[in-house]
Amino acid sequence: MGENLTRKILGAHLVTGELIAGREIAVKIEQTLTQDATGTMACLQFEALDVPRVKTELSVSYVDHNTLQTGFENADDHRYLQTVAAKYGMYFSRPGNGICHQVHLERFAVPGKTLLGSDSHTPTAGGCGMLAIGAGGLDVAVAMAGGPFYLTMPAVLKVELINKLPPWVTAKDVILEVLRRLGVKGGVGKVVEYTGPGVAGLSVPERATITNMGAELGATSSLFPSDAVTKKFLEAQGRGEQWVELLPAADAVYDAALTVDLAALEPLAACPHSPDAVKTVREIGAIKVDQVAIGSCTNSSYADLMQVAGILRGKQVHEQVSLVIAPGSRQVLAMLAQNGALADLIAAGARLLESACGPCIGMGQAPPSGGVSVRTFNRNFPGRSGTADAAVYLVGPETAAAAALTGRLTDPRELGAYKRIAQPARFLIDDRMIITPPANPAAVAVLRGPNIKALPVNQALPEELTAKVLLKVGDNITTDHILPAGAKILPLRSNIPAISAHVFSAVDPSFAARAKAAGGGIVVGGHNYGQGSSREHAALAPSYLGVKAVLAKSFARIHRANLINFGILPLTFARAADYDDLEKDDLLVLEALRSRLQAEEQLSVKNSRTGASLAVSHGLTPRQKDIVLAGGLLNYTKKQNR
Ligand code: MIC
Ligand code: SF4
Repeated sequence: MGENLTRKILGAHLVTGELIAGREIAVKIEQTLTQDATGTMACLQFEALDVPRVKTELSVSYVDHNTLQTGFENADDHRYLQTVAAKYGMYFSRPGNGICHQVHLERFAVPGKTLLGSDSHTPTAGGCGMLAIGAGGLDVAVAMAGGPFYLTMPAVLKVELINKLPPWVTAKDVILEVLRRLGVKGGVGKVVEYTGPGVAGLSVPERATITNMGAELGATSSLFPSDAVTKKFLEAQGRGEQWVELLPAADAVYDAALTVDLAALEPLAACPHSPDAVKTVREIGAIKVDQVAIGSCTNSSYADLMQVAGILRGKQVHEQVSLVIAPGSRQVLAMLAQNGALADLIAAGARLLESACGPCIGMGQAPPSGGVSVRTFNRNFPGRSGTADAAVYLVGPETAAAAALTGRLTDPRELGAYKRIAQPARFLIDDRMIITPPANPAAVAVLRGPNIKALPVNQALPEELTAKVLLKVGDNITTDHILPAGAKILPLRSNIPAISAHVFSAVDPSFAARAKAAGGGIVVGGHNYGQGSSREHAALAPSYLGVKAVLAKSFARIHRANLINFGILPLTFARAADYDDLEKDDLLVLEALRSRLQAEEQLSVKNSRTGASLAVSHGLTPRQKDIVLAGGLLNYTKKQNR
């Protein structure tokens, strides 16, 4: 029986392990991507690894998240990133050049190669047949230094697409439908591979919208084949020679399968406050809308924005709606400027933002109090928009444009005749905002601003751990809960002591002070703890505050890896019901922790309040165990190199 595409690519890159779902494997990484919000840390970590130049085929450092410069911090970070890139051989995509995933798809993604990115939406490049995975910055730093990437061999879920999308129904509706069926935990431990006759009808940017939001399923990655459509896209990007055909075997085997009938879909929206709270736009009804935001790495391609411009042409944005648009890349923006679509957007009353993440990560454009914001983005976690009581709905660009005109959530099918936007024969290619690293880096001085603080050094795991439960939270806690982003906190990403004051600030503002006063502690969580972003700050900052373990029902993949990388023990309850018996402030004792871990003995946690002992598991591979014992991946790697 034949191999699916995921296994073909993983097999071709396998460094250690076997392709058996659930086992640890290591794969060779050919390309890396970092963005500024995670990239300063990744670069500081790369510097700490003492390697003179990146060893990948291609590493690109993007600036797209922290582009709002309300103080010196972000500008200093940009300068640091630019100089580090030059010194160590990374390409540098300047602020204004676009969102990392959109630009990477346009200019760098190559079918069949591997990409590791310090951002959870790195699988966007899967739309181009690339196996692209999101990870914490430290894992990416290790890959830049030539190390393989360790992951749990995923199961492969086949999503068979049949028939064609009806007018006004888009790629966003496809992934919202998959989210509706599988939920935000549905992809954990899996690669979602798209196949079937419906694939041929989707352009590469449409495929990328789908693979992008696979992150919201918790999937390790999402992947489309590389076919004639991929070839046409790469040719239009002037990169036709990088195309290779990549298809699953005709009799490929999968671990699970589901079918999506594209013809049966209708416009969908994810309701507050989760990307899987999906309903049809019709079902939600004509609720009043205060803000419409179009952009983000999910939906800001040339075709997306041309569609929006076509809908708005000659019309006026509703007087009660603020419409903001952030084109995904400078390529998209320049093409809209050249063909006049930008003038249509401006004439209709759109507020133009630069090509960057912007409102998606709470960098401005917070909605009004209690307001409704309709966004083409991928996440609507509570508070992420910058307004705690705002209601954010996630939709496709057509639905967003319809709401901008009517002031109400509107099914775009009410707009009349539909015109599909064709891919241009050639995109506008101008890479001058991407700086090539100099051949001789010796002369480059790395510039650090005063906000860039040295990496904290963690201690090895202690033999005995007695620690308080600092916080008990429920299911599906996101990294936006653990460490929020937004215009106030993001500028502190290079300063762990300062950013750690904001750990869990939206959940319990006293957390950081209590953790410090107690000299650290333990966090108790429910299922899917740490879903969402790849930000390792959500592990690094708690580690800085002395958090030694998180005891949860289950973890999201990237966050669990980040906890291990920063020396925090990810423990799961052997009996999920034991979760109910724990309370905040309980004093927990883990006796002979190091020795038991080393001797592979069952760990148990004694609750001093009740006297009860709970069995817990760690599920660590031998390598992960050594990393936690050493106090994190940096300590471990340094020890290995010694
Ligand atoms: C996000 O969408 O949450 C981010 C900001 O892009 C993050 C990375 C970060 O926190 O810097 C992600 O998705 O990994
Ligand atoms: Fe940027 Fe938003 Fe995409 Fe994250 S999800 S990379 S913040 S546009």
